[in-house]
Amino acid sequence: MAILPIIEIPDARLRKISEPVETFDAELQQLIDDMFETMYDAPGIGLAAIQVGVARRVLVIDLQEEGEGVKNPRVFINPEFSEPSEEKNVYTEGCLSIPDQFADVERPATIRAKWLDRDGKPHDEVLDGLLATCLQHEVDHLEGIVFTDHLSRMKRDMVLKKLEKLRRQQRAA
Ligand code: GNR
Ligand code: NI
Repeated sequence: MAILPIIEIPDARLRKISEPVETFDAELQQLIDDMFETMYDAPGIGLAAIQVGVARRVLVIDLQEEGEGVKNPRVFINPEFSEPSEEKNVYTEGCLSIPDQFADVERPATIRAKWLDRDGKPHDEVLDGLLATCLQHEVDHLEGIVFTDHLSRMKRDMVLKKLEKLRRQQRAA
């Protein structure tokens, strides 16, 4: 197991489109284990492989709050959506690749998702709540999209300026 470095905007790799997984080999199992360790360490509730520089359609999610004890690790490989609800949810999102910045993002409240788990077994479920929101955030990463892309230009510029300021302060410290 290893904690992998998380890449941050404006790293061009975050704009790459990730490739489907075709073989469920030991290398994939290692990547999944390392992604969980990296996500729990950050800490975050989700992580896409491209955030650790691997352009594969692999996501890990655990909505459990830090310190809550019971872990609920979920793996989503080659995920696909259909049937987005008309109803929307607004959630204040953050991203490990855009550190310490948060903004409200509106997304469909429920979606039907199909994916493979770490053994390659298919799943097909209608998801809602934070899991639906988080999975949509993660699938965006597979398409080279980050949450600030969903904001108005004014809000996006505000978030990016705050991030620049934070980085300047961190460099000075
Ligand atoms: O840790 C994370 N929290 C979060 C909060 C609201 C909506 C989405 C997320 S995902 C994020 C981790 C991350 O960057 N995943 O790509
Ligand atoms: Ni993210």
